Amino acid sequence: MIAPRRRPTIVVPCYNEEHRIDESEFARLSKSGLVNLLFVDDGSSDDTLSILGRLSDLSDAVDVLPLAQNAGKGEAVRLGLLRALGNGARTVGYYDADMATPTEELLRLVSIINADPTISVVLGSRISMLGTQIRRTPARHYLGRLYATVASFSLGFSIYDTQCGAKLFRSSPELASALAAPFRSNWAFDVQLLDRLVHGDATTAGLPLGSFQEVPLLSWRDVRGSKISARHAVWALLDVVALGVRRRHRPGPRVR
Ligand SMILES: Nc1nc2c(ncn2[C@@H]2O[C@H](COP(=O)(O)OP(=O)(O)OP(=O)(O)O)[C@@H](O)[C@H]2O)c(=O)[nH]1
Ligand SMILES: [Mg+2]
Repeated sequence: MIAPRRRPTIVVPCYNEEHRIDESEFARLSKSGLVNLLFVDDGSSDDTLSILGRLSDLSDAVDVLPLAQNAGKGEAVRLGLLRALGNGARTVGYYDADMATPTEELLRLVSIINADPTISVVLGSRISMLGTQIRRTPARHYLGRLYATVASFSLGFSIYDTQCGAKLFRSSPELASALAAPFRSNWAFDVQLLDRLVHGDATTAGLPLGSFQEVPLLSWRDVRGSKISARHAVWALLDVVALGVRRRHRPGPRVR
């Protein structure tokens, strides 16, 4: 059990999740005493907001940020992270409402960032290898590999998985700066956030790459009901290419 004010705040973006959200598992997570949960209702038109209301009635560790209109996952996450940092959280993160990453794995990521103050970012990584149970359809796996390869070129450093929905960040001026402006792309926002954190901007030099840690997940599963279409995937890929082109034409610090 961690004192409430020292717990990481995990932002959970939710858009029309009434059929996918596992209320009892989120209730269990909120009672773990290890994290605070901040659900961002992204202008849902179904019953999501009342489910989130019930969860926040159950536990002081749960808060809800309702957005009046659908803003897209990237903006919902950004606003949630800013709210969490504004409330004084020293570590923040985000986590998909479909629980494709099991809660035990989320808590393992939390224990890794809690244990080592030199780590500023922990990224869940879906690597299918012996000893892990990463259940993804072949199409999604190969699309993910293509995406991560293009993202590595665009970012200028190697990363295995930019799109896993479980990521943690230690509070820092670099993080505040990276979240200050909306992302250009709502589906490639994870890549843009990493770009801002590593390469910095006019006010910060960026975080050292050595303070980022990708952690291979022991289990992950594709959850039915994803709202990402093939068209979204193509746009996201083009957004990542555009990000790389912009980065190459931008003066600024090199990766350390
Ligand atoms: N699709 C969608 N999801 C949103 C939006 N705003 C917030 N989200 C949340 O983003 C998270 C991921 O949504 P999914 O549709 O599962 O997409 P994904 O997990 O990124 O992609 P998959 O690997 O295809 O499952 C969920 O928690 C959604 O509720 C939005 O405008 N559209
Ligand atoms: Mg999903």
